[in-house]
Amino acid sequence: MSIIDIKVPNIGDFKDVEIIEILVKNGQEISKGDSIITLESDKSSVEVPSDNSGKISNINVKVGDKVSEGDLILKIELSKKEDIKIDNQEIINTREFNEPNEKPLEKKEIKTNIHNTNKTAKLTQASPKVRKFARELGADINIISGSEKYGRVSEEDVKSFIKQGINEKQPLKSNEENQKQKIKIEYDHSDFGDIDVKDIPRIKKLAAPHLVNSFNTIPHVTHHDEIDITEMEEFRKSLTDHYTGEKLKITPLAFIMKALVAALKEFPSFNSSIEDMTSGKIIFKKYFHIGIAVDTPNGLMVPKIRQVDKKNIQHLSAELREVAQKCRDLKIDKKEFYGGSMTISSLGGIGGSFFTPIINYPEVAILGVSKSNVKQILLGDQFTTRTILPISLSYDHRIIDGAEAARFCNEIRDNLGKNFAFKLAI
Ligand code: CAO
Repeated sequence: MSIIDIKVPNIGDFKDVEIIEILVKNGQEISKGDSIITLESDKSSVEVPSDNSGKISNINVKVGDKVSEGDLILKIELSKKEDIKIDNQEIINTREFNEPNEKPLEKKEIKTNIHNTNKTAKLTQASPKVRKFARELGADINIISGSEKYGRVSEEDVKSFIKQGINEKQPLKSNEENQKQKIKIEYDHSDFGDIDVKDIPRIKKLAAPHLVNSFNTIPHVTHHDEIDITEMEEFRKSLTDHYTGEKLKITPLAFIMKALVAALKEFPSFNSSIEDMTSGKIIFKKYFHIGIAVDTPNGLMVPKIRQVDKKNIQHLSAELREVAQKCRDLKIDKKEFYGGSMTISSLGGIGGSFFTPIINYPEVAILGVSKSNVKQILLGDQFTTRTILPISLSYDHRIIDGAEAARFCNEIRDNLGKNFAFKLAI
Protein backbone atom coordinates (compact mmCIF):
# COMPACT_ATOMS: atom_id res chain seq x y z
CA MET A 1 0.00 0.00 0.00
CA SER A 2 1.35 3.45 -0.85
CA ILE A 3 1.09 6.51 1.33
CA ILE A 4 1.47 9.83 -0.38
CA ASP A 5 1.74 13.41 0.81
CA ILE A 6 -0.92 15.86 -0.32
CA LYS A 7 0.60 19.33 -0.34
CA VAL A 8 -0.78 22.79 -0.95
CA PRO A 9 -0.81 23.24 -4.71
CA ASN A 10 0.02 26.37 -6.64
CA ILE A 11 -2.15 29.14 -5.21
CA GLY A 12 -0.98 31.94 -7.40
CA ASP A 13 0.68 34.85 -5.67
CA PHE A 14 -0.88 34.06 -2.29
CA LYS A 15 1.24 33.14 0.72
CA ASP A 16 0.29 32.32 4.30
CA VAL A 17 -3.35 31.73 3.44
CA GLU A 18 -5.53 30.74 6.36
CA ILE A 19 -7.18 27.33 6.57
CA ILE A 20 -10.77 27.99 7.56
CA GLU A 21 -12.17 24.52 7.22
CA ILE A 22 -10.91 20.95 7.26
CA LEU A 23 -13.39 18.94 5.30
CA VAL A 24 -12.09 15.43 6.00
CA LYS A 25 -11.24 13.28 9.01
CA ASN A 26 -8.48 10.81 9.77
CA GLY A 27 -9.45 7.39 8.52
CA GLN A 28 -12.01 8.77 6.06
CA GLU A 29 -12.15 7.28 2.56
CA ILE A 30 -12.16 9.97 -0.07
CA SER A 31 -12.37 10.00 -3.82
CA LYS A 32 -10.33 11.94 -6.27
CA GLY A 33 -11.80 15.45 -6.53
CA ASP A 34 -13.20 15.54 -3.00
CA SER A 35 -12.40 18.80 -1.29
CA ILE A 36 -10.05 18.38 1.64
CA ILE A 37 -9.58 21.88 3.05
CA THR A 38 -10.92 25.38 2.48
CA LEU A 39 -8.52 28.30 2.30
CA GLU A 40 -9.55 31.87 2.72
CA SER A 41 -7.71 34.84 1.31
CA ASP A 42 -8.75 38.46 1.87
CA LYS A 43 -11.18 38.26 -0.99
CA SER A 44 -12.45 34.72 -1.36
CA SER A 45 -12.56 31.22 -0.04
CA VAL A 46 -11.43 28.30 -2.14
CA GLU A 47 -11.42 24.56 -1.67
CA VAL A 48 -8.43 22.37 -2.29
CA PRO A 49 -9.43 19.07 -3.87
CA SER A 50 -7.61 15.75 -3.55
CA ASP A 51 -6.07 14.39 -6.68
CA ASN A 52 -6.20 10.86 -5.39
CA SER A 53 -8.64 8.40 -3.93
CA GLY A 54 -7.78 6.67 -0.71
CA LYS A 55 -7.92 6.73 3.06
CA ILE A 56 -6.78 9.79 5.01
CA SER A 57 -3.98 8.58 7.25
CA ASN A 58 -2.60 11.73 8.85
CA ILE A 59 -3.90 15.31 8.82
CA ASN A 60 -0.97 17.64 9.34
CA VAL A 61 -2.84 20.96 9.60
CA LYS A 62 -5.57 22.52 11.67
CA VAL A 63 -8.09 25.31 11.24
CA GLY A 64 -6.37 28.67 11.63
CA ASP A 65 -3.00 27.48 10.26
CA LYS A 66 -1.53 29.62 7.52
CA VAL A 67 -0.17 27.72 4.56
CA SER A 68 1.68 28.39 1.34
CA GLU A 69 2.39 26.34 -1.75
CA GLY A 70 4.17 23.08 -0.97
CA ASP A 71 3.13 22.81 2.69
CA LEU A 72 2.04 19.34 3.73
CA ILE A 73 -1.72 19.09 4.23
CA LEU A 74 -2.22 15.40 4.86
CA LYS A 75 -1.21 11.89 3.90
CA ILE A 76 -3.36 9.45 1.98
CA GLU A 77 -3.15 5.66 1.84
CA LEU A 78 -3.90 5.17 -1.80
CA SER A 79 -6.74 2.92 -2.75
CA LYS A 80 -5.72 -0.19 -4.70
CA LYS A 81 -6.99 1.27 -7.94
CA GLU A 82 -4.98 4.42 -7.41
CA ASP A 83 -1.91 2.37 -6.48
CA ILE A 84 -2.04 0.53 -9.75
CA LYS A 85 -2.34 3.82 -11.56
CA ILE A 86 0.73 5.09 -9.77
CA ASP A 87 2.74 1.97 -10.53
CA ASN A 88 1.78 2.42 -14.16
CA GLN A 89 2.62 6.11 -13.79
CA GLU A 90 -0.66 7.04 -15.29
CA ILE A 91 -1.36 9.93 -13.05
CA ILE A 92 0.23 13.28 -13.53
CA ASN A 93 0.44 14.67 -10.03
CA THR A 94 3.76 14.86 -8.26
CA ARG A 95 3.72 13.00 -4.97
CA GLU A 96 6.41 11.24 -3.00
CA PHE A 97 6.29 7.88 -1.29
CA ASN A 98 6.92 7.98 2.40
CA GLU A 99 7.55 4.33 3.05
CA PRO A 100 11.26 3.60 2.57
CA ASN A 101 10.79 0.25 0.81
CA GLU A 102 8.46 1.62 -1.81
CA LYS A 103 9.66 2.47 -5.23
CA PRO A 104 9.91 6.30 -5.39
CA LEU A 105 7.63 8.04 -7.81
CA GLU A 106 9.08 9.94 -10.63
CA LYS A 107 8.54 13.65 -9.99
CA LYS A 108 6.41 15.43 -12.46
CA GLU A 109 4.92 18.85 -12.61
CA ILE A 110 2.05 19.66 -10.29
CA LYS A 111 -0.96 20.22 -12.43
CA THR A 112 -3.48 20.84 -9.69
CA ASN A 113 -4.37 24.47 -9.31
CA ILE A 114 -6.52 25.75 -6.54
CA HIS A 115 -9.99 26.23 -7.88
CA ASN A 116 -13.55 26.65 -6.76
CA THR A 117 -14.58 23.07 -7.04
CA ASN A 118 -17.96 21.52 -6.46
CA LYS A 119 -16.58 18.03 -6.44
CA THR A 120 -17.26 17.04 -2.90
CA ALA A 121 -18.55 13.60 -3.83
CA LYS A 122 -19.39 11.95 -0.51
CA LEU A 123 -19.36 15.33 1.15
CA THR A 124 -22.06 17.90 0.54
CA GLN A 125 -22.09 19.68 -2.75
CA ALA A 126 -22.10 23.45 -2.41
CA SER A 127 -20.20 26.35 -3.87
CA PRO A 128 -17.53 28.03 -1.69
CA LYS A 129 -19.80 31.08 -1.48
CA VAL A 130 -22.63 29.00 -0.03
CA ARG A 131 -20.21 27.16 2.28
CA LYS A 132 -18.91 30.49 3.53
CA PHE A 133 -22.45 31.75 4.04
CA ALA A 134 -23.35 28.62 6.04
CA ARG A 135 -20.17 28.89 8.09
CA GLU A 136 -20.82 32.52 8.94
CA LEU A 137 -24.26 31.59 10.20
CA GLY A 138 -22.76 28.75 12.23
CA ALA A 139 -24.49 26.01 10.18
CA ASP A 140 -22.77 22.72 9.31
CA ILE A 141 -23.14 22.46 5.55
CA ASN A 142 -22.75 18.68 5.71
CA ILE A 143 -26.07 18.20 7.48
CA ILE A 144 -28.09 20.52 5.23
CA SER A 145 -30.12 18.81 2.52
CA GLY A 146 -29.67 20.41 -0.85
CA SER A 147 -32.68 21.15 -3.04
CA GLU A 148 -30.72 21.56 -6.25
CA LYS A 149 -29.64 18.99 -8.80
CA TYR A 150 -27.62 16.11 -7.24
CA GLY A 151 -28.50 17.44 -3.80
CA ARG A 152 -26.38 20.56 -4.20
CA VAL A 153 -26.97 23.02 -1.35
CA SER A 154 -28.04 26.55 -2.28
CA GLU A 155 -28.04 29.74 -0.23
CA GLU A 156 -31.83 29.33 0.15
CA ASP A 157 -31.30 25.84 1.61
CA VAL A 158 -28.96 27.31 4.22
CA LYS A 159 -31.50 30.00 5.09
CA SER A 160 -34.33 27.48 5.52
CA PHE A 161 -32.05 25.28 7.62
CA ILE A 162 -31.28 28.20 9.92
CA LYS A 163 -34.95 29.19 10.16
CA GLN A 164 -35.88 25.61 11.01
CA GLY A 165 -33.12 25.52 13.63
CA ILE A 166 -34.40 28.70 15.24
CA ASN A 167 -37.93 27.34 15.31
CA GLU A 168 -36.77 24.09 16.84
CA LYS A 169 -34.75 26.00 19.44
CA GLN A 170 -31.52 24.12 18.78
CA PRO A 171 -29.02 24.12 21.63
CA LEU A 172 -26.74 27.14 21.71
CA LYS A 173 -23.35 26.73 20.11
CA SER A 174 -20.33 26.30 22.32
CA ASN A 175 -18.34 29.36 23.16
CA GLU A 176 -15.45 28.14 21.05
CA GLU A 177 -17.72 27.83 18.04
CA ASN A 178 -19.11 31.29 18.70
CA GLN A 179 -15.62 32.72 18.67
CA LYS A 180 -14.87 31.17 15.31
CA GLN A 181 -18.03 32.62 13.86
CA LYS A 182 -17.64 35.86 11.96
CA ILE A 183 -20.27 38.51 11.53
CA LYS A 184 -21.32 38.70 7.94
CA ILE A 185 -20.78 41.96 6.11
CA GLU A 186 -22.50 42.10 2.76
CA TYR A 187 -20.03 44.55 1.23
CA ASP A 188 -16.32 45.11 0.94
CA HIS A 189 -14.94 48.13 2.82
CA SER A 190 -12.79 49.01 -0.17
CA ASP A 191 -15.94 49.53 -2.24
CA PHE A 192 -16.33 52.85 -0.43
CA GLY A 193 -12.81 54.26 -0.57
CA ASP A 194 -9.17 53.51 0.20
CA ILE A 195 -8.46 51.20 3.09
CA ASP A 196 -5.41 49.77 4.87
CA VAL A 197 -5.35 46.18 6.11
CA LYS A 198 -3.03 45.55 9.06
CA ASP A 199 -2.42 42.67 11.44
CA ILE A 200 -4.30 42.69 14.74
CA PRO A 201 -1.59 43.14 17.45
CA ARG A 202 -0.61 39.87 19.11
CA ILE A 203 -1.67 40.94 22.61
CA LYS A 204 -5.14 41.82 21.31
CA LYS A 205 -5.37 38.44 19.58
CA LEU A 206 -4.39 36.70 22.80
CA ALA A 207 -6.84 38.71 24.89
CA ALA A 208 -9.77 38.38 22.48
CA PRO A 209 -10.94 34.83 23.31
CA HIS A 210 -10.58 35.62 27.00
CA LEU A 211 -12.79 38.71 26.68
CA VAL A 212 -15.34 36.92 24.50
CA ASN A 213 -15.49 34.03 26.96
CA SER A 214 -16.04 36.35 29.90
CA PHE A 215 -18.60 38.49 28.08
CA ASN A 216 -20.55 35.48 26.78
CA THR A 217 -20.53 33.26 29.83
CA ILE A 218 -20.73 35.59 32.83
CA PRO A 219 -24.02 37.36 33.48
CA HIS A 220 -22.57 40.84 33.99
CA VAL A 221 -24.33 43.61 35.89
CA THR A 222 -22.66 47.00 36.26
CA HIS A 223 -23.40 49.15 39.28
CA HIS A 224 -22.49 52.85 38.98
CA ASP A 225 -21.83 55.18 41.86
CA GLU A 226 -20.25 58.53 42.68
CA ILE A 227 -17.84 58.97 45.55
CA ASP A 228 -16.99 62.22 47.25
CA ILE A 229 -13.17 62.19 47.43
CA THR A 230 -12.67 65.85 48.35
CA GLU A 231 -10.78 65.15 51.58
CA MET A 232 -8.84 62.27 50.03
CA GLU A 233 -7.69 64.51 47.20
CA GLU A 234 -6.65 67.29 49.58
CA PHE A 235 -4.73 64.75 51.60
CA ARG A 236 -3.14 63.14 48.50
CA LYS A 237 -2.01 66.48 47.13
CA SER A 238 -0.52 67.45 50.49
CA LEU A 239 1.81 64.45 50.63
CA THR A 240 5.49 65.36 50.53
CA ASP A 241 8.73 63.44 50.80
CA HIS A 242 9.99 63.28 54.41
CA TYR A 243 13.54 64.12 53.39
CA THR A 244 13.38 66.42 50.37
CA GLY A 245 10.04 68.05 51.13
CA GLU A 246 9.11 67.60 47.47
CA LYS A 247 5.55 66.70 46.51
CA LEU A 248 5.03 62.94 46.15
CA LYS A 249 3.81 61.69 42.80
CA ILE A 250 0.96 59.47 43.95
CA THR A 251 -2.16 59.11 41.82
CA PRO A 252 -5.65 58.37 43.23
CA LEU A 253 -5.27 54.77 42.05
CA ALA A 254 -3.03 53.74 44.96
CA PHE A 255 -5.71 54.98 47.40
CA ILE A 256 -8.41 53.19 45.43
CA MET A 257 -6.44 49.93 45.61
CA LYS A 258 -6.24 50.23 49.38
CA ALA A 259 -9.93 51.12 49.67
CA LEU A 260 -10.83 48.16 47.47
CA VAL A 261 -8.81 45.69 49.51
CA ALA A 262 -10.39 46.95 52.74
CA ALA A 263 -13.81 46.34 51.10
CA LEU A 264 -12.76 42.86 49.92
CA LYS A 265 -11.98 41.95 53.51
CA GLU A 266 -15.55 42.83 54.46
CA PHE A 267 -17.09 41.18 51.39
CA PRO A 268 -15.15 37.96 50.66
CA SER A 269 -17.45 36.90 47.82
CA PHE A 270 -15.86 39.62 45.66
CA ASN A 271 -12.49 37.89 46.21
CA SER A 272 -13.71 34.54 44.92
CA SER A 273 -13.78 32.41 41.79
CA ILE A 274 -15.97 29.69 40.43
CA GLU A 275 -14.44 27.25 38.04
CA ASP A 276 -17.58 25.49 37.01
CA MET A 277 -21.10 26.22 38.21
CA THR A 278 -21.94 22.51 38.07
CA SER A 279 -19.33 21.69 40.72
CA GLY A 280 -21.32 23.78 43.18
CA LYS A 281 -18.09 25.11 44.74
CA ILE A 282 -16.75 28.64 45.26
CA ILE A 283 -13.07 29.31 45.88
CA PHE A 284 -12.53 32.09 48.43
CA LYS A 285 -9.07 33.65 48.21
CA LYS A 286 -7.32 34.72 51.35
CA TYR A 287 -4.79 36.85 49.52
CA PHE A 288 -5.26 40.33 48.07
CA HIS A 289 -3.60 40.58 44.67
CA ILE A 290 -5.16 43.38 42.63
CA GLY A 291 -5.07 43.36 38.83
CA ILE A 292 -4.52 46.73 37.20
CA ALA A 293 -5.55 47.22 33.58
CA VAL A 294 -2.62 48.86 31.82
CA ASP A 295 -3.05 50.56 28.48
CA THR A 296 -0.04 49.80 26.23
CA PRO A 297 0.65 50.45 22.55
CA ASN A 298 0.32 46.68 22.03
CA GLY A 299 -3.02 46.35 23.77
CA LEU A 300 -4.42 46.00 27.24
CA MET A 301 -2.52 44.00 29.88
CA VAL A 302 -3.60 43.20 33.42
CA PRO A 303 -0.62 42.53 35.72
CA LYS A 304 -1.23 41.87 39.39
CA ILE A 305 0.02 43.99 42.25
CA ARG A 306 0.57 41.36 44.95
CA GLN A 307 -0.32 41.62 48.63
CA VAL A 308 -1.82 45.07 48.42
CA ASP A 309 -2.99 44.69 52.04
CA LYS A 310 0.63 44.55 53.23
CA LYS A 311 2.00 47.54 51.28
CA ASN A 312 1.67 51.25 51.95
CA ILE A 313 0.41 53.77 49.42
CA GLN A 314 3.83 55.08 48.51
CA HIS A 315 5.09 51.56 47.92
CA LEU A 316 2.00 50.67 45.84
CA SER A 317 2.35 53.82 43.77
CA ALA A 318 5.99 53.06 42.94
CA GLU A 319 5.22 49.43 42.14
CA LEU A 320 2.33 50.44 39.91
CA ARG A 321 4.56 52.75 37.85
CA GLU A 322 7.24 50.07 37.57
CA VAL A 323 4.85 47.28 36.54
CA ALA A 324 3.02 49.52 34.03
CA GLN A 325 6.37 50.39 32.43
CA LYS A 326 7.36 46.71 32.24
CA CYS A 327 4.08 46.00 30.41
CA ARG A 328 4.67 48.85 27.96
CA ASP A 329 8.22 47.58 27.31
CA LEU A 330 6.89 44.02 26.91
CA LYS A 331 9.26 42.92 29.67
CA ILE A 332 6.72 41.26 31.89
CA ASP A 333 6.44 37.56 32.59
CA LYS A 334 3.06 36.01 31.82
CA LYS A 335 2.87 34.63 35.39
CA GLU A 336 2.34 38.25 36.49
CA PHE A 337 -1.07 38.09 34.84
CA TYR A 338 -2.27 35.13 36.88
CA GLY A 339 -3.83 34.75 40.30
CA GLY A 340 -5.78 37.91 41.01
CA SER A 341 -8.42 38.82 43.56
CA MET A 342 -10.18 41.59 41.63
CA THR A 343 -9.20 44.02 38.87
CA ILE A 344 -9.27 47.81 38.70
CA SER A 345 -9.64 49.39 35.29
CA SER A 346 -8.87 53.09 35.67
CA LEU A 347 -9.58 55.57 32.92
CA GLY A 348 -9.18 58.37 35.45
CA GLY A 349 -6.09 59.77 33.74
CA ILE A 350 -7.88 59.86 30.39
CA GLY A 351 -11.52 60.84 30.85
CA GLY A 352 -15.13 59.75 30.77
CA SER A 353 -17.79 59.41 33.42
CA PHE A 354 -18.91 55.80 33.60
CA PHE A 355 -18.29 52.65 31.61
CA THR A 356 -19.09 48.94 31.78
CA PRO A 357 -15.85 46.98 32.31
CA ILE A 358 -15.72 43.28 31.42
CA ILE A 359 -14.91 40.94 34.32
CA ASN A 360 -11.43 39.47 34.12
CA TYR A 361 -12.36 35.78 34.38
CA PRO A 362 -11.84 33.77 36.64
CA GLU A 363 -12.41 36.76 38.91
CA VAL A 364 -16.00 37.67 39.74
CA ALA A 365 -15.89 41.47 39.75
CA ILE A 366 -14.02 44.43 38.29
CA LEU A 367 -13.97 48.04 39.45
CA GLY A 368 -14.03 50.66 36.72
CA VAL A 369 -12.76 54.10 37.75
CA SER A 370 -13.40 57.24 35.71
CA LYS A 371 -12.11 60.80 35.93
CA SER A 372 -13.00 62.76 39.04
CA ASN A 373 -14.71 66.10 38.56
CA VAL A 374 -15.29 69.10 40.74
CA LYS A 375 -19.06 69.53 41.15
CA GLN A 376 -21.50 71.71 43.06
CA ILE A 377 -23.26 69.42 45.51
CA LEU A 378 -26.20 70.26 47.73
CA LEU A 379 -25.07 69.44 51.27
CA GLY A 380 -27.75 70.31 53.80
CA ASP A 381 -29.21 73.50 52.39
CA GLN A 382 -25.97 74.75 50.86
CA PHE A 383 -24.32 74.09 47.52
CA THR A 384 -20.70 73.12 48.14
CA THR A 385 -17.82 72.44 45.76
CA ARG A 386 -16.79 68.80 46.05
CA THR A 387 -14.52 66.43 44.09
CA ILE A 388 -16.57 63.50 42.83
CA LEU A 389 -15.16 60.20 41.55
CA PRO A 390 -17.38 58.06 39.28
CA ILE A 391 -17.02 54.30 39.72
CA SER A 392 -18.53 51.38 37.81
CA LEU A 393 -18.52 47.95 39.40
CA SER A 394 -19.25 45.01 37.09
CA TYR A 395 -20.00 41.77 38.91
CA ASP A 396 -20.94 38.17 38.21
CA HIS A 397 -24.60 37.99 39.06
CA ARG A 398 -24.38 34.23 39.61
CA ILE A 399 -22.28 34.86 42.70
CA ILE A 400 -23.08 38.43 43.74
CA ASP A 401 -26.49 39.97 44.24
CA GLY A 402 -27.32 43.57 43.39
CA ALA A 403 -27.81 44.55 47.04
CA GLU A 404 -24.42 43.11 47.96
CA ALA A 405 -22.81 45.04 45.11
CA ALA A 406 -24.42 48.28 46.29
CA ARG A 407 -23.16 47.63 49.84
CA PHE A 408 -19.70 46.83 48.51
CA CYS A 409 -19.63 50.17 46.68
CA ASN A 410 -20.79 51.94 49.85
CA GLU A 411 -17.86 50.33 51.64
CA ILE A 412 -15.40 51.59 49.00
CA ARG A 413 -17.03 55.01 49.22
CA ASP A 414 -16.60 55.08 52.99
CA ASN A 415 -13.00 53.87 52.74
CA LEU A 416 -12.15 56.67 50.34
CA GLY A 417 -14.27 59.18 52.21
CA LYS A 418 -15.39 59.35 55.76
CA ASN A 419 -13.43 56.35 57.13
CA PHE A 420 -10.10 57.54 55.75
CA ALA A 421 -8.93 53.94 55.71
CA PHE A 422 -6.29 55.03 53.20
CA LYS A 423 -4.65 57.33 55.79
CA LEU A 424 -3.79 54.39 57.99
CA ALA A 425 -1.70 52.87 55.25
CA ILE A 426 0.55 55.80 54.36
N1 CAO B 1 -9.55 61.28 38.34
C1 CAO B 1 -8.84 62.37 38.03
N2 CAO B 1 -7.53 62.34 37.72
C2 CAO B 1 -6.92 61.15 37.75
C3 CAO B 1 -7.59 59.96 38.08
C4 CAO B 1 -8.97 60.06 38.40
N3 CAO B 1 -9.70 59.01 38.72
N4 CAO B 1 -6.74 58.93 38.00
C5 CAO B 1 -5.56 59.44 37.62
N5 CAO B 1 -5.66 60.77 37.48
C6 CAO B 1 -4.61 61.70 37.11
C7 CAO B 1 -3.35 61.36 37.83
O1 CAO B 1 -3.32 61.93 39.12
C8 CAO B 1 -2.31 61.93 36.91
O2 CAO B 1 -2.31 63.33 37.09
P1 CAO B 1 -0.93 64.17 37.07
O3 CAO B 1 -0.39 63.98 35.69
O4 CAO B 1 -1.39 65.55 37.37
O5 CAO B 1 -0.08 63.55 38.11
C9 CAO B 1 -2.92 61.68 35.51
O6 CAO B 1 -4.32 61.48 35.75
C10 CAO B 1 -2.36 60.48 34.80
O7 CAO B 1 -2.44 59.33 35.63
P2 CAO B 1 -1.92 57.94 35.07
O8 CAO B 1 -2.97 57.34 34.21
O9 CAO B 1 -0.60 58.11 34.46
O10 CAO B 1 -1.69 57.07 36.36
P3 CAO B 1 -2.69 56.15 37.16
O11 CAO B 1 -1.95 55.70 38.35
O12 CAO B 1 -3.98 56.78 37.38
O13 CAO B 1 -2.92 54.91 36.18
C11 CAO B 1 -2.40 53.09 34.74
C12 CAO B 1 -1.90 54.02 35.85
C13 CAO B 1 -1.33 52.11 34.42
C14 CAO B 1 -3.64 52.35 35.20
C15 CAO B 1 -2.80 53.98 33.54
O14 CAO B 1 -1.67 54.62 33.04
C16 CAO B 1 -3.49 53.24 32.45
O15 CAO B 1 -2.90 52.51 31.66
N6 CAO B 1 -4.83 53.48 32.34
C17 CAO B 1 -5.65 52.92 31.29
C18 CAO B 1 -6.32 51.62 31.74
C19 CAO B 1 -7.30 51.17 30.70
O16 CAO B 1 -7.05 51.24 29.51
N7 CAO B 1 -8.48 50.72 31.15
C20 CAO B 1 -9.52 50.37 30.29
C21 CAO B 1 -9.55 48.92 30.14
S1 CAO B 1 -10.99 48.38 29.36
O17 CAO B 1 -11.79 47.77 30.60
